[in-house]
Amino acid sequence: FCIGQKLNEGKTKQIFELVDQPGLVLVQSKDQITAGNAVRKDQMEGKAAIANKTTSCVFKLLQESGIKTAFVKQHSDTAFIATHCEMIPIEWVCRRVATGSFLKRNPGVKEGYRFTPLKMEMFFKDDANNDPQWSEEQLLESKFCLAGLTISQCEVDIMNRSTVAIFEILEKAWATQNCTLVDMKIEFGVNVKTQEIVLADVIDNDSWRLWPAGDRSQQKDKQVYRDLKEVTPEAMQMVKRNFEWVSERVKLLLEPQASGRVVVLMGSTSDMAHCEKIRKACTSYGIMCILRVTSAHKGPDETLRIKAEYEGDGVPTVFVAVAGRSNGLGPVMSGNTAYPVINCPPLTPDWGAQDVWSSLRMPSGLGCSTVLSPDAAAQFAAQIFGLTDHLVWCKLRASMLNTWVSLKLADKKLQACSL
Ligand SMILES: Nc1ncnc2c1ncn2[C@@H]1O[C@H](COP(=O)(O)OP(=O)(O)OP(=O)(O)O)[C@@H](O)[C@H]1O
Ligand SMILES: *[C@@H]1O[C@H](CO)[C@@H](O)[C@H](O)[C@H]1NC(C)=O
Ligand SMILES: *[C@@H]1O[C@H](CO)[C@@H](O)[C@H](O)[C@H]1NC(C)=O
Ligand SMILES: *[C@@H]1O[C@H](CO)[C@@H](O)[C@H](O)[C@H]1NC(C)=O
Ligand SMILES: CC(=O)N[C@H]1CO[C@H](CO)[C@@H](O)[C@@H]1O
Ligand SMILES: [Mg+2]
Repeated sequence: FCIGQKLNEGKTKQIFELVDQPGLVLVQSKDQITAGNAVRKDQMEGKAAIANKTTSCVFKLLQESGIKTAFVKQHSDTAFIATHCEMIPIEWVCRRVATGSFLKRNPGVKEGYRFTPLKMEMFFKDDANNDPQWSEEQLLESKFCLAGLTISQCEVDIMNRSTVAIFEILEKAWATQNCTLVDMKIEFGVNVKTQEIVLADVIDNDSWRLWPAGDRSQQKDKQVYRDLKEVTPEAMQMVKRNFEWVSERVKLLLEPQASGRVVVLMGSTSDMAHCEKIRKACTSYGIMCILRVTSAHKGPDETLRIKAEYEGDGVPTVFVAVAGRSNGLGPVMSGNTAYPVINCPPLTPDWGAQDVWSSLRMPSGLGCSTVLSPDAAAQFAAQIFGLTDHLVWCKLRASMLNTWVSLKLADKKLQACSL
């Protein structure tokens, strides 16, 4: 592609149009351009590379989870391609632990106070007035219109909910590195082509506070820089080392912590279509899914042998039993394994109401569950793995947000039509 004219420029970034790629822009970090002498340039490049890694890993994690973001792909060490947005001039701040400016604005609250649910705040981006805190009413009354979209209650609610989901996803990911995400600030834009609200701008060293093992004294974010009593070369080295620590760890946020698998056992291949739906849904969560044919009525020895195969290699497994008519498969599995078993019987209209009881009424000592829809059975298996695998949990969390947003938008559309 070919870089077109400059659309916008701020303190740290330039935004360029992309010729022949309408709807996309190039977001170029200014670090390299402003660098004067060679020593300074070297220092800047180091920083830019760290910021590059942080932003691209964080956006990749969010994107793969299913969060709508403006990020498209990395272009170079200091630039990425993004969807062209008109930015909503609000900084959304989300806090888990009270610290920093919150303590000044809320005297009496001690540092370390934990917000459950998360505390949301918003600030109007207005350099001249030091980014004043705003209420929801102030935002509604300013009636911003961006890319043809008026920011009304629906849009405010979507941004508020999205900020919470994004925080929870990053919090869960950092927890795998024994790091507490203390607070975070983000911005949203309106995609000029689709009029969708998406997470935009960047998430970098300046966007959050991280405390390793919840310990403020070991904080690894820009606060170290703010707290420096004197800017000595040694101190600057320490700041840089902290950013490097973060940029090394940030890659690990994309690594699975534990990978499990789903084994679908079907009584006969006539249930294949039903089982393929389960496999497809598992794959969408990034969970490996294996299909096997076995009947607990006609070949119980084989059923137990297959069970032993998956118990024997130490990979955490959830079994899904798909058996029509009388479901012997799920209960036999459940009575003979410590792994979770989900019954997902393919019910038919004629006998379904009677057949389902073979999956529901169990002898004592059996803990299998029954989930009728194949998608929902896969979702339940994902929720089990999500307890230990943050990548799966993040996909479930984003999907919950996206469902909530679609309902909100469907209602908005219906109200607009009936006016
Ligand atoms: N995907 C995008 N599409 C269009 N504009 C964007 C996109 N991402 C960021 N921008 C805008 O690019 C401009 C330059 O960014 P920069 O961060 O350098 O600004 P800044 O000087 O920090 O000002 P601000 O206080 O608005 O962040 C900002 O107005 C920012 O909102
Ligand atoms: C910038 O990020 C991209 C994508 O993650 C990576 O390939 C590239 O090496 C990074 N550049 C530097 C200097 O780290
Ligand atoms: C975000 O939503 C919560 C819950 O509905 C609400 O209490 C809070 O005031 C909202 N925050 C902002 C900044 O709009
Ligand atoms: C996190 O802490 C636990 C318990 O202290 C430790 O076993 C584990 O290795 C740590 N993980 C990382 C990534 O530091
Ligand atoms: C202290 C420090 O180096 N902070 C940097 C964080 O990243 C922004 C740009 O993304 C730089 O402008 C800051 O200098
Ligand atoms: Mg900015």
